[in-house]
Amino acid sequence: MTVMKSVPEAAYGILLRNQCDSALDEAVEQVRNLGYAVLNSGYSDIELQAISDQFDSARERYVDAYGEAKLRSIDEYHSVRSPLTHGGGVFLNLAMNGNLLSVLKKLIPGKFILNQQNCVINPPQENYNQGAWHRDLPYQHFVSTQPIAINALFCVDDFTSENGATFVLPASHKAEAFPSAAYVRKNAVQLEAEAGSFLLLDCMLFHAGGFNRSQSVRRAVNHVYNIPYFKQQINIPNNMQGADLSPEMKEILGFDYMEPASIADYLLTREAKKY
Ligand SMILES: O=C(O)CCC(=O)C(=O)O
Repeated sequence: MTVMKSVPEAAYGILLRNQCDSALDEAVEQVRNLGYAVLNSGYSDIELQAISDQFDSARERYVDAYGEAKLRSIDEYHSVRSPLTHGGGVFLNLAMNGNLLSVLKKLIPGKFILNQQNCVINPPQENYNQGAWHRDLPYQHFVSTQPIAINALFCVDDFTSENGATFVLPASHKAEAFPSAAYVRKNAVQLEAEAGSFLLLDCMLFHAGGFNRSQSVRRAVNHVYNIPYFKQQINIPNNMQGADLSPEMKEILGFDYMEPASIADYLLTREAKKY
């Protein structure tokens, strides 16, 4: 039986209140406050099927190219790195999803770039590299007043408690330390979501993939976007030279923020900014 909560609507003593006019605004407010939200990507069933198919073929080619034994030996067998640079058009399209970019523009002050995109495979009945608590800016313990990096984890499959949906620790992006084991046990929330959703996480939110108790893989594509002061996991512009990209895509992919190789190159960038 579902118990309906009747949440009071009235309030008093309020001088300041957030305004939300859309589902996107609601996601923004929740990421700011709790560190996570679920966002609908807006893709059709046909588009979701194409993503699912290209995910599988990209993974097959990747494992052929780098070798299962090698990937397993370095704990990389459950990831496909940087699929937008080699995996097919759906991956670039995912990184440029309209709903996602609208939310990112509201969440991250100023400019942002894509730091990384990875296929994430949560294998059935097996531990994997994302199944331990972490931040997506790992080894960092500061808190910031504004999000400086956001993870958008795209659910290729439905995320359920059975197949290892992601766990989060609400509001943990606002505290420096990783909480005690008792606190984690009591406060962890598992985010069930339909295929086609993005799980939006402030990158400083502690989270972990759940254990997949089903008989099938649970597939996702993660994206980290950050202010353009952090180096990319893999240099995306160098791996996408010659691709047909709009100026906005180039900016988001980091083409405008590559570090100059020399003083002369740096001075050229200053020259370009004059006009
Ligand atoms: O696979 C998951 O549920 C979590 C993925 C994750 O931790 C990450 O993308 O950083």
